[in-house]
Amino acid sequence: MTDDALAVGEITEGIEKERIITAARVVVCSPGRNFVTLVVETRGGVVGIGDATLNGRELAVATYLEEHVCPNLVGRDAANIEDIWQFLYRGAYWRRGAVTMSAIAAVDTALWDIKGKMAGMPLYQLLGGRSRDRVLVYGHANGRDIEHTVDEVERYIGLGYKAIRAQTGVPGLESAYGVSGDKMFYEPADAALPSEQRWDTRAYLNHIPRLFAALRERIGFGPALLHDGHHRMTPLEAGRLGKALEPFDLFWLEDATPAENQESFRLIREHTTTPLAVGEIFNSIHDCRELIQNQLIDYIRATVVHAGGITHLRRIADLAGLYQVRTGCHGATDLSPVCMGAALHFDTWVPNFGIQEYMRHTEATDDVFPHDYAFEDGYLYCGESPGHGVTFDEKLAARYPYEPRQLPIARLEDGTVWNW
Ligand code: CS2
Ligand code: MG
Repeated sequence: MTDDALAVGEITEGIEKERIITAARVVVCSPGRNFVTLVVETRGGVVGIGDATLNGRELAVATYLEEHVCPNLVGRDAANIEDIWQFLYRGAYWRRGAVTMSAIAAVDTALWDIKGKMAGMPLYQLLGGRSRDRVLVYGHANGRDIEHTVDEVERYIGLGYKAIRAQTGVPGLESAYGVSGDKMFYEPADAALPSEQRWDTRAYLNHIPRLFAALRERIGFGPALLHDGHHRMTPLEAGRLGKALEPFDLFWLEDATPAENQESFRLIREHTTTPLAVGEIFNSIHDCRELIQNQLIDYIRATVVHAGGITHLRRIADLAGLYQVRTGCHGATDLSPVCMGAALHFDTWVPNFGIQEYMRHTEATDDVFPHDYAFEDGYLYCGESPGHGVTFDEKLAARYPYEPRQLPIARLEDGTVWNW
């Protein structure tokens, strides 16, 4: 009997024994920041790893995996990626949600890693091969004021970046989203219980166009510039900012307004031609279906770890491709190098690629997750080793135990909780 003839999900004597999953375990470590990593082992000794990190809620995903997912994996055929995905999604009955989808993503990523290793092929080859030579990335420049931010953007240009996200402090506000002391390794999850920050949208709206005017004045129109609104504006306010930024040719304005109500992006669209990006907190194709089908966005930011792995992200990208929406995968430091490695293979294959976010991980993180992707002159290159090309030094990871950390919250001047 050939493998193809086997009923899916059925464990029979006929399955190639080496593909049977013999163990699945979760490791939480904190080499600079917290990461949740799933390790899947097969009888043949091939090991796959997946990222399950959900910033500030790490242990929820770790427990979901340990208690409800790992026991279901042992004994299954690691080759049946699609069937295992459907089993974990439909089989849970409780669909979607960041915790569930991050857990499914970790399994999916580990299984693609195993399939690549067994085939002796890098992941992008399994997806359909190369659509491009290299992956355009954007880095994060930020400063306490406009002058400082412009200097930082210039520094990123000096490092080779062709696309740079610019965030700046706002007069009258003690802190602003995206502005930090450490200019290479931004980490917002800063305390065991959430720190609180004041927010004032009017001050922000009056200030940001000045930043981009100063930037274009200094650096010209060569480098691409991006900005993240981090869900702080109403649709009308976002429309106003987008319009004000039009002369400065933004690559995108990100997370202009929260997207639970996908229809709200229509109001922004009616007021500006600044390209819109959204989706880093999406976990399902249903979170972005209307945004894509109504052409209310230009870039979809969903990525491997929070959107159900390669298997589901591919579906989102295919839907987006029908409407000329391009990808712009989330790539903050709270997504581990495992997610970045998998995302780079996805980016190398996906036909409707836009850009990839790239925030560098600390040296300690890179030591725990040795990888074969590399940055050069504004681009990332995925490696050629089989699977996604990222490994996990579990021994070293054990030296960095979990540290409770949560993301901050934002409040308006009168104390009202706002979107962070
Ligand atoms: C941000 C993230 O990278 C981005 O665009 O919005 O840094 C986000 O704040 C973090 O991923 C939250 O965990
Ligand atoms: Mg963002």
